[in-house]
Amino acid sequence: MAYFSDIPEIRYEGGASDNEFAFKYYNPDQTIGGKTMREWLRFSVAYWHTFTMDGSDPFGAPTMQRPWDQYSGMDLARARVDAAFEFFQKIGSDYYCFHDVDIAPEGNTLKESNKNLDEIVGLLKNRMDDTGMKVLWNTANMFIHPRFMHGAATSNNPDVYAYAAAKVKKQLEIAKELGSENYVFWGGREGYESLLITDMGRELDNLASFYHMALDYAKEIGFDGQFLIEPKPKEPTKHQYDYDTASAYAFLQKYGLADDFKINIEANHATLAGHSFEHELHYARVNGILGSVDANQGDLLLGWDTDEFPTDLYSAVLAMYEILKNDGLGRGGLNFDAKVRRTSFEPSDLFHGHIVGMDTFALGLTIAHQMLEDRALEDIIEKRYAGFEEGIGQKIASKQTSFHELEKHAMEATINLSSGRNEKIRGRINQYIRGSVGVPTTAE
Ligand code: XLS
Ligand code: CA
Ligand code: CA
Repeated sequence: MAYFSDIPEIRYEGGASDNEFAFKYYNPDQTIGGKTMREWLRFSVAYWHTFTMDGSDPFGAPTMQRPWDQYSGMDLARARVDAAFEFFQKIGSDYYCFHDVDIAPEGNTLKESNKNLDEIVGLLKNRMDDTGMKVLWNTANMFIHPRFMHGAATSNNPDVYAYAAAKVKKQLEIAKELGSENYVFWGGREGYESLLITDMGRELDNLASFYHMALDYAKEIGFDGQFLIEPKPKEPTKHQYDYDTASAYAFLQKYGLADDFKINIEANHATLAGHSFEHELHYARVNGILGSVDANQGDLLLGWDTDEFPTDLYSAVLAMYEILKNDGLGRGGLNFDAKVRRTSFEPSDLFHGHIVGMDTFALGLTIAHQMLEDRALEDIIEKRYAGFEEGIGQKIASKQTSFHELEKHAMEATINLSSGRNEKIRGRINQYIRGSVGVPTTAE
């Protein structure tokens, strides 16, 4: 059955197109810096926001019109597979991501849940073989069910811990079966509501053991995808242990996990943590742990995770700048962990959300690539730190000095500071965004 019969395949038409069902900037086969846009961007559709979300919020009932919602239970799960593959083919994404509960309903027992999963995974596999679609990552949902109220791998209850392990075990088997590029851990309940009842040291030890067992099992079954941790500071818990990239990295290093994990950075989680998106990407890049990206944006006027489709061009330019400097995302990609607004309730809005998201990042890629070609920031940064290339600066950089020598230097030297020229640089970036400087490589 077709669910989007009135929507055409979305194709590239260029920036002047007024066809609402066409890409204005995302031209998948256009080459930029030695790779196609498709290869750089590796777009992925999030199964949950696109095929399962109903538009309800804490104050209001569902609003979304989803023709497949005429079904329920396993029939609904089967119908969603049809809707998903029709959508993937029309939007032209190469990847998708899912939680276990997005693709198949939980049964009354773990056994029954696994049986439901097996059937749907079989359907997904057939469709993937037919279409060439791939899984960017899958994950186990360990935050919705009441059993996880105290946490999953950080629960105070060992039976819950075991249940969580069984869920992840099953997801790793599915990851192997479907050839997932990555496996994600997002710890929505791995944190605390009240420190007064929390043994944080024990919870973190248990969490680390959980990850080690997951790695062991992946090895045992021959799953070779990249493991990712997705940081978020809070929501639904008051405090989540994987607060941001830096705290996740400290945890990974402490527990000997740093070589086996990278980070999945979500833009909205970055801003909830009080960072910019580009800060999180930059931190991960310079530490060699940039794994994948959940491409969305938050609303800075709201204090929660709004998961909007990314439309902020400035932010996309700075994000793509980091991703280009990282030479791409390797096995990662840009997953639209984004949902249409509650008032954008028609099926066609799912296309508008993805079209604007893909165009925003394609434009970000084009502009950031041009800035890098021109060394628009590189030369400024190089000049700013030039002092470390000679004299005492060079000695500091090569660790060949001491407080004695530095004190002597300080007694004799005159300090000459230079301006950071922040406003001038911002103006320059505007010129790139406007296309007034640099060789125009925009896909128009
Ligand atoms: C929630 C998270 C979640 C993860 C996967 O805020 O973004 O959707 O990406 O569990
Ligand atoms: Ca996410
Ligand atoms: Ca989110």
